[in-house]
Amino acid sequence: MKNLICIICVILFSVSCAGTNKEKVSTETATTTANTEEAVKEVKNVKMIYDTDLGIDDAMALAYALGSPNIDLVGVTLTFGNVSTETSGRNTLDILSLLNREDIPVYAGALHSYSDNATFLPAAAIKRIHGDNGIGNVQLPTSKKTVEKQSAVDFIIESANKYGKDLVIVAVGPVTNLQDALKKEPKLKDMVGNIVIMGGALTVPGNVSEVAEANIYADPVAANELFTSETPFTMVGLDVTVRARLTKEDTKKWRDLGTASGKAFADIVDYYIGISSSASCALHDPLAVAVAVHPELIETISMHMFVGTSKENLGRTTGDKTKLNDPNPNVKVGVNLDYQKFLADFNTVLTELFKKN
Ligand SMILES: [Ca+2]
Repeated sequence: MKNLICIICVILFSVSCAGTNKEKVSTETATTTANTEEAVKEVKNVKMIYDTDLGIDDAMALAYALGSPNIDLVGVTLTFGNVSTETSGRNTLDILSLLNREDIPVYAGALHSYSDNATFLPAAAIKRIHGDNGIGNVQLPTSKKTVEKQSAVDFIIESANKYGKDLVIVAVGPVTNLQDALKKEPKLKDMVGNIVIMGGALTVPGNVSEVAEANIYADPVAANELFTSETPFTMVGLDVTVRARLTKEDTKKWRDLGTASGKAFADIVDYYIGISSSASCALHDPLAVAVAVHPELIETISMHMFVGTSKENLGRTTGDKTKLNDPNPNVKVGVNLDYQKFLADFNTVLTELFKKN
């Protein structure tokens, strides 16, 4: 069965690449920090909503969004996945406090997937990866702030009305909140500037099963609704995120800054690296934030896709062979990454942010 799945995947991938939808990005982009900074200046500022199940890579992505000069983070919306939605809120508020950005509002979203009725609580396997508290068992000072009264869905729709094409939604957990918002306001898909999700795996195996990536697996029904809709979005999946990796040499630079945030983030991420078998960790969610403002970091192919909802294919993201010649595919799938350029920007932004906090 594994061989059959691989063969189908390769065929779909090859057919998609052979079509006219392949989008080339410049391979001549320089990889030096200086040129990265130059490129950053050219990017238009964006308003961003960050939808998160705040675990460890989510925490780094939040810091990256806060520190990036081209991102105006207008709000954080909460979902489940690495942690419960409630814990995602606790961690988000505490990290915003740690980084002196308690001005940013936080909104509670879905408590569970479309397939469940009960509040999501993380299983032991997830707690092993992100720690019992979702941030590597590191105890941060408790923020006195609380989540807003308005719901995540209403905040997303209100922001789309307010900012229009200047708004980018970056969803780095299950897409439940995003799909809830798209169903409540169907025009949302054309109102915003861009939607980027971290999730899925097209050309590589999954990370919770042979075929499924964790975010998609956590709510495959909502994901299938999104993937098979006409909503345009960019999929930043394992195909690209596992190529961008951080080591304890990198986190030591944060620790050596001697600041509260530098030490806390070094402790949190060292936990994450510690449970990895490769002495490094993938920057899944930070890459999705980066792509929202620097789409040139990845090479994409445009496809119609669907998400497996049967038992053996649960959460699998793959091409829809019935629509291979459709001229308007809605998903841009990242399949290649300028990881050196991304890592240079990521490390510069986080070091500058941790220096000040
Ligand atoms: Ca996440």
